[in-house]
Amino acid sequence: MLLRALLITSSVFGLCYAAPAGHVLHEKRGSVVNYPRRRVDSEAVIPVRIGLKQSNLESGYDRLMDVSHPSSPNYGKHLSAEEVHNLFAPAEESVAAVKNWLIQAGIDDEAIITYENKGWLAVDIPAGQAERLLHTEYYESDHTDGTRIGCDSYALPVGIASHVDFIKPGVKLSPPLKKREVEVKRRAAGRNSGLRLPHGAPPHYPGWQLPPGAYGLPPDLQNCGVNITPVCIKALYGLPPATHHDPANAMGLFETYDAFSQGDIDLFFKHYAPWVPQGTSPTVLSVDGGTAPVAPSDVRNGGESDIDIQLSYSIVYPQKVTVYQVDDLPNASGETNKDGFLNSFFDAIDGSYCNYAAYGITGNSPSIDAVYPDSLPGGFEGKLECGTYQLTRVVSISYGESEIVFPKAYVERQCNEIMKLGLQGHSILVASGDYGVASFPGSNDNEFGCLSGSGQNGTIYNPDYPSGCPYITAVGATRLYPDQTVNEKESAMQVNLTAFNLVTGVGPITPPYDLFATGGGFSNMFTPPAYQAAAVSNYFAEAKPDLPYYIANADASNVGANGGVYNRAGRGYPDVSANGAFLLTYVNLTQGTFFGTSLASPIFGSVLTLLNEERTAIGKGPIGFVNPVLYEHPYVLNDITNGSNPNCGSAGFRASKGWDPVTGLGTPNYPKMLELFLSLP
Ligand SMILES: *[C@@H]1O[C@H](CO)[C@@H](O)[C@H](O)[C@H]1NC(C)=O
Ligand SMILES: *[C@@H]1O[C@H](CO)[C@@H](O)[C@H](O)[C@H]1NC(C)=O
Ligand SMILES: *[C@@H]1O[C@H](CO)[C@@H](O)[C@H](O)[C@H]1NC(C)=O
Ligand SMILES: *[C@@H]1O[C@H](CO)[C@@H](O)[C@H](O)[C@H]1NC(C)=O
Ligand SMILES: CC(=O)N[C@H]1CO[C@H](CO)[C@@H](O)[C@@H]1O
Repeated sequence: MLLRALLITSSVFGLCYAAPAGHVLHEKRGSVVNYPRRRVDSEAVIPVRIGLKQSNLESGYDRLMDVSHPSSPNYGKHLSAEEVHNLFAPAEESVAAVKNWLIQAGIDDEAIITYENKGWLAVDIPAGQAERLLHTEYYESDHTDGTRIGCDSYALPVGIASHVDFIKPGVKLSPPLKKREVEVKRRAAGRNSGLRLPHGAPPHYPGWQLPPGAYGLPPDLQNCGVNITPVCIKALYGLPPATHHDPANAMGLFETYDAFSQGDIDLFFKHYAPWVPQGTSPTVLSVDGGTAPVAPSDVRNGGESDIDIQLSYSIVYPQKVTVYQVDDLPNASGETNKDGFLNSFFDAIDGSYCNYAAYGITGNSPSIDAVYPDSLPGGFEGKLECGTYQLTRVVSISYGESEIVFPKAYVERQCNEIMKLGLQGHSILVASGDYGVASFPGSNDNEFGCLSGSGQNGTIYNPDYPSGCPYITAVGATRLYPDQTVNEKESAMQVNLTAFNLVTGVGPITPPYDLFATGGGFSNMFTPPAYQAAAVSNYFAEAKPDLPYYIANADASNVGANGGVYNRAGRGYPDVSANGAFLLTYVNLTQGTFFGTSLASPIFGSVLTLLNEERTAIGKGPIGFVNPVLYEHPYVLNDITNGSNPNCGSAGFRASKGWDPVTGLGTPNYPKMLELFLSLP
């Protein structure tokens, strides 16, 4: 997915564009940045793909609730992949209308490729012809990782626009994909080298004293306020030793670029989860050339994959863990800034989502860089993988971006794919972010990852992607304080890493980005789904957040209006949370302490896996999309009511009674969850 659009301020075109008669503006960039670019040679052949509007999408929510809401008589009656595809395939009418338009524009019928599920039409045409067809101008620019093309806006005939979702290459902008990192960044180093603590017996917290409440606890539960281990996590949430290992319930992890090291996970098992035998390894499924594991000292071993695997195995073993290692290296990796990271994953696990087109017809235009097959040295030489793998029942994704950088239609389309996976009984979890109400430090040209606009400069909250999708389970992070034990209530994860580094004498001690806080807030693109609406309005009524807000308009172009810092009408996230602080573990064979929602998402996913195992054992199906059950029965979670998620120069939201945009509904109470989920059909 290499066709990245570019943002240009110098070009007047597109910024004050009027659609020609009989046409409507279909997509247009909302914001601009400075970037050198040049017109694409009009003779250069570019692959144009046209995403068609799928039918029945408006019924998707109801269909999903039909199989996921605890009061539905069809709870648990998930659909097969084929049933889902047939339900949403675009109408024949859309295919015919768009094809006809292309043929009338002089494109050979034979050259128009329709994909199996009729979701896409694809043509390879010279840039000049594409520009006339779409009333646009295509530009290309050079990046360290290749050349990318895009446009500022494009228009479609009135009769065609209603059949088209979006067109690529188009206005889509994708920034570097970043991991939900779990550790302190050494800013001098290009890559995350993490917070390394010296070897030694825990606790690694100078001045720490045994809290009064810890006397009388078993030794391996006395330090949990400063060193979280699997034993602490199991005690916090009431998790039993796992016994089942039905192959249907292997726990799935999404990874990209970052790769685990067997030496690290063995060290973790040896010290903190000795019930997992040495040499236990995940099943690695390579998607489009992704590779794992790597040597401990490899630059790709940044800690993310290690920790996802360490936590998951320590909770679900003897169940297996499956890693989807997505995208080739280094050019298509998140680190090298290629494209929306979820599409190649979804293509690989759901052939119906896949479009071989953009990848299958490359190579004709030298100005367009690698798509699969990726001809660059080290690139994946096969075709884009399409429906190659089965998706595990549960998959945890500890990666994200900021929502605002994607066109809304693109995000909606991907979110609908997540809905379809839910219909088939899959639970998709994502870490909600680590910078409070902001995105990543440095994103959106802001030091703290906050937004500007409508007269505000870096004070607007920056909601996470894909947490805003109402069909995903977004997981926030919690923590204990050093004077607490596992018998006390957790707070929202918030840690001043500068202060922590000063105390421990390791890691950077200069601001900014010294405050790690669990990600939460309100989407600018999605409204609260019905299952969440009461929880969100209860939050506003009870917690009365004292922050100015705006109401996002249909294309989310008024972000920050009226001095507001968040969208009062948005879908709230996270949905749930789990511990994400003071994890003592090994990365690069070195012991260190890690923080982040990256820890929380695999923990929550592992809990769902345990529940699926128990249901399987009594002949029941998987839990699937879990949010409707949890919002209906929040008592199965420990409500977190202390802490907040500040950033962007303000206090952020406060955790409060009931759902809140800091810790969601709360952390797992396994015995209660088990009782509830065993009672559902
Ligand atoms: C791993 O540790 C070795 C030895 O300390 C060091 O040389 C190497 O740079 C480290 N690798 C990473 C990715 O931090
Ligand atoms: C926004 O704030 C930053 C940092 O304080 C400053 O460098 C920049 O000039 C400001 N931009 C505007 C448009 O005021
Ligand atoms: C974090 O701690 C450092 C060192 O104690 C302090 O200087 C800084 O103000 C703190 N930052 C925040 C946001 O509290
Ligand atoms: C509540 O959170 C604050 C930080 O926001 C922390 O200082 C305090 O110790 C927490 N209290 C309890 C009881 O967890
Ligand atoms: C940006 C980037 O990492 N580009 C890489 C693309 O692939 C070639 C061959 O593996 C590398 O040399 C480039 O560094």
